[in-house]
Amino acid sequence: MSVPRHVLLRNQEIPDIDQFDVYMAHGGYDALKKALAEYEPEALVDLVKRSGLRGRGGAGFPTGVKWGFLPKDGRPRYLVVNSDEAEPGTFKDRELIEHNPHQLIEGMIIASYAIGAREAYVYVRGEFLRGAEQLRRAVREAYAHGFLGERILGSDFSLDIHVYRGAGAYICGEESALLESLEGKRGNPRLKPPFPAVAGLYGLPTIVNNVETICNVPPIVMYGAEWYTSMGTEKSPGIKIMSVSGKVRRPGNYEVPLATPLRTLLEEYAGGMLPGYQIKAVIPGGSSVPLLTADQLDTPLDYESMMAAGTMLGSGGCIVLDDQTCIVKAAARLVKFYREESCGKCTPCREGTYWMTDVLERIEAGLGEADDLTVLLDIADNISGKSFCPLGDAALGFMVSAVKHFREEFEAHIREHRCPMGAKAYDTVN
Ligand code: L3W
Ligand code: SF4
Repeated sequence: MSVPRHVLLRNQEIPDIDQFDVYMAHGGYDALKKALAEYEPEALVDLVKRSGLRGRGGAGFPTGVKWGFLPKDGRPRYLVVNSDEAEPGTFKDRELIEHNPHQLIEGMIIASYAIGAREAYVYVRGEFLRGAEQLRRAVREAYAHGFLGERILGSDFSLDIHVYRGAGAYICGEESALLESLEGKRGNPRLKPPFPAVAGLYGLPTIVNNVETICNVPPIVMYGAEWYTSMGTEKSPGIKIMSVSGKVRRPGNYEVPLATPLRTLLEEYAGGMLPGYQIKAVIPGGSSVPLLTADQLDTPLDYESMMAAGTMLGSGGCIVLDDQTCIVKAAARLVKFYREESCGKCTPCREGTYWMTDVLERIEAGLGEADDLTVLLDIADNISGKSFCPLGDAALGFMVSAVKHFREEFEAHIREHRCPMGAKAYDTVN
């Protein structure tokens, strides 16, 4: 069986694949038919385990292993797809739901069959109105053609899918806050453990997976675990969508085999830098992770190599910072984002993001004081590992790495009482 050039982003080569008829004309729901005809649910969980697929929301947790955590106690369980994509620099799930919604719905039906869910939810970021509308239409079409509802395709398996729009809070991408929000409450994170697989939506076992993760399921069913493991590395197999932004010639989403060098992504896929710009640094995994410097561009894009290089693959949001970008301004802007999005539940994050923003904006404005970097890193140290949920640490990743690698630029702001990059820094970062 020949594998298409694009697997997850087939919308980039097949016009109108968001339309039901076009999706069907290109093998739509064949994977669902195959899954129901050829696999018992446990065998599907085993297939996904063997494929080595890892969560694409940021943490990279093995998907089949997570599915295997569900207690076998006969209680109802849920599948919840996390489409609350709000990480600065990450815009892949948005393309997936807006331009190929049936792919996600098909993956959700197969995943629900595998884990024994009778109800599934997609939690869509509040701002993604078009994505939610596309998904709702796709769900209606799937019901109309017997892919959803009672006794799907004549089998014993029945499923309902609900599309739920959030209200525009980044914290609701954290899985337990998402579940609170889905239950109609304020989106505050819950204490873990228990993990959602044990006590999730309405206290029942729940699998929370990212959109891209679930979109990998139909092709794994169609082409097999061995096909998936033939790409990438032993621990990071398969394909990953990378969202590239910044002063490159062709910003956008690119589907690459894991372990593709970062340089290849930037130069061959994204077309290299625009004339007049050089790479200063790259944030490879969304705004929550430490930066890579220009001499680390040969790092392979896989979970382990990124970790070894001092950062994370995260959600694959690759932000290219160019040589005309003020690193202090960039750090101030990103930390401010986390300050705005902190839910306020725990003190280190609520107060720490406030004070870090204050100090960074002071330095950027030329009002920094001699011990400001010491203060900044001290605040960061009091957030790191001491916050209730991952957002606290996420607020630090880039900022701490920026001070580590570009300390002289911070010191120059303080020493010269101005931005050494000049006014252009404002233009490029804002
Ligand atoms: C059962 C265990 N499940 C780990 C699950 C856990 C989570 C995944 C990764 O958290 C957070 C997450 C995102 N029994 C388990 C278990 N799990 N041990 O595996 O967990 P972990 O602990 O490896 O990673 P982590 O870095 O501590 C990741 C949240 O970050 N996040 C992500 C946002 C994603 C989107 C999106 O997909 N659109 O916005 C941002 O805060 O939700 O809570 O599922 O339960 N022993
Ligand atoms: Fe809320 Fe931040 Fe604490 Fe998470 S770390 S619970 S977002 S205050």
